[in-house]
Amino acid sequence: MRKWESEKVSSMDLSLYVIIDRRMMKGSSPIWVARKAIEGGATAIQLREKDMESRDLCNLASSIKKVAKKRRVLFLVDDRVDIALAVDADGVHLGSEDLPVKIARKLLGGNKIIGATVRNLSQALKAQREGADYLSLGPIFPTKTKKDLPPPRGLKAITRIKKKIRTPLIAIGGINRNNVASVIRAEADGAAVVSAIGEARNVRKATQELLRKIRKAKQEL
Ligand code: TZP
Ligand code: MG
Repeated sequence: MRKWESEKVSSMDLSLYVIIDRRMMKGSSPIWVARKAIEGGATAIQLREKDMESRDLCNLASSIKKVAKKRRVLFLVDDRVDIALAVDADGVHLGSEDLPVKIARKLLGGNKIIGATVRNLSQALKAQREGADYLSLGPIFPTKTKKDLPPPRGLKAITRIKKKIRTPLIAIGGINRNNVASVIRAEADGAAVVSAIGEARNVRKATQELLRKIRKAKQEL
């Protein structure tokens, strides 16, 4: 076992990883969406806010953390190691322009989860070497949520990369109720979604439906 591999990491459930991003929510409040997603069965919540003052972000993170903790749902903060520490989140998610995994690990210690965005096998192997606890591969399908992305990688990339790594891998990008089962069948450990939940008319029901499809696809593997 790696020295930082805590019980938190070995028991983490990344099946349905919901990313809370105010910009995608058409006016709904992020805490409301997070609460409904948690009620609907999200297994992990990530707070991703690119342009919020630190004070506001800290308050929002603290509120979501309370709801997540009550339901024993993982709570991760995108990019901001300081905010994750301040609210005692379960961990952080790091993109390629965020702090390197190794440095975040020094700051966070062994008991926090660190996730890393990867676009291909070599990035996946590097993040794994540096001690990432899970990897997020994408975009798998076309998405309008994030600009300046490389072309969609497709389902085959999931299967190909999964065979060569031992770190849990979640798929991201354009995942919705129609294709969520396919990423699980391609051997992703979970699906990460922004708009499929943030833009849903009924967040709780949309979350329940995604989770049901994920669980069914896992059972059939
Ligand atoms: N990284 C790769 S695709 C993506 C991110 C953050 C956005 C995913 O958003 P959606 O709405 O689930 O396609
Ligand atoms: Mg980032």
